[in-house]
Amino acid sequence: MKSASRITPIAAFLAGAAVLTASFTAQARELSVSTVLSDAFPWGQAAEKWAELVEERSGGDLTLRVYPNSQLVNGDQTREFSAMRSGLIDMAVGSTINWSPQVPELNLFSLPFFMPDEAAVDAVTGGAAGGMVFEAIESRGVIPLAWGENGFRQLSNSRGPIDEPGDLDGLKIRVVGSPLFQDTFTALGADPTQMSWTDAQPALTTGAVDGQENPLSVFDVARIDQVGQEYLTLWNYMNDPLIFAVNERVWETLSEEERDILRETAIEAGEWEVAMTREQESERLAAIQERGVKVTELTEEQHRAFVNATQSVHDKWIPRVGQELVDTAREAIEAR
Ligand code: X2X
Repeated sequence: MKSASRITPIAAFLAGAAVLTASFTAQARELSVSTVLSDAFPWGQAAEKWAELVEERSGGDLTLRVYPNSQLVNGDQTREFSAMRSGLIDMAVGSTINWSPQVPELNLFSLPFFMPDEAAVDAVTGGAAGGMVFEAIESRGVIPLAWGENGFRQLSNSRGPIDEPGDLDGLKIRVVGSPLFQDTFTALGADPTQMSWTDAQPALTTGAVDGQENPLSVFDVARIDQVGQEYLTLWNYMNDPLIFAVNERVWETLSEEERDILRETAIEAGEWEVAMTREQESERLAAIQERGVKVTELTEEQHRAFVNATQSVHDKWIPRVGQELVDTAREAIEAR
């Protein structure tokens, strides 16, 4: 009994400490979120907005910690999806381009000149085709929650104005590490070279490549014109949606309430970011022009020449994306 009375306070202390530790751990449940671009860009801001909303709605029970600049995959953005699937990363706000090597259905968005405008993008992501894309992601061990937008990708280069496929002849163009892009730029007569965003900026600076393609927000924030990219062609050849997603095993450990919070806040952050990105487009273009960039807009006829030149990319890639998905997306675009 004597010894028991001595142990009791110790046991009580240990039990108390255990409870404290448990509640501390529960309160501090932190999930990692990977992004390619930082919060200087709408993309990174989307992730930060998500984190902010989750913090607020969960009363601090869930914390999202954003890791920008592809740092969780050592700069190799095309490994982000695999890292999330394997659990190395809990969550991501990622680009359809970067995840397409693992989810071929995502190449839908990269089919050249398939999505004519923002209404088409919304009709696809918000409709049956978007649901099919989400199922394709889920079947690969990742739970998609919401859409965001990197934007329509425009073409820049340091050599001269581009208003017809022939102008791309032999130009070294940096493309993202997704095979479809290699095919698109090869079909246009360019000399595409795949590299990550981390490697792209030094390659543009040294002149190792002549051109690149990215949305206006990326061109503007990263000051791509300051590394000699003086010519910009607005050709809207593809739109790059973003997807908010969670590793499946992480998802399974969350309560129903936590899941609802994550999904609702992802949708809110996504809608906020899409609206902001689109609203900013015209002022970004004006800012880019003010800095001396020569902007080329295509006539209908010039646009058609690019569409025709990239037909072979559709022929090769539609079977990989899936004919049914492409047809469903096409119907949504026509009915928009
Ligand atoms: O690498 C790019 O070009 C970027 C930043 O737009 C993507 O991650 C797709």
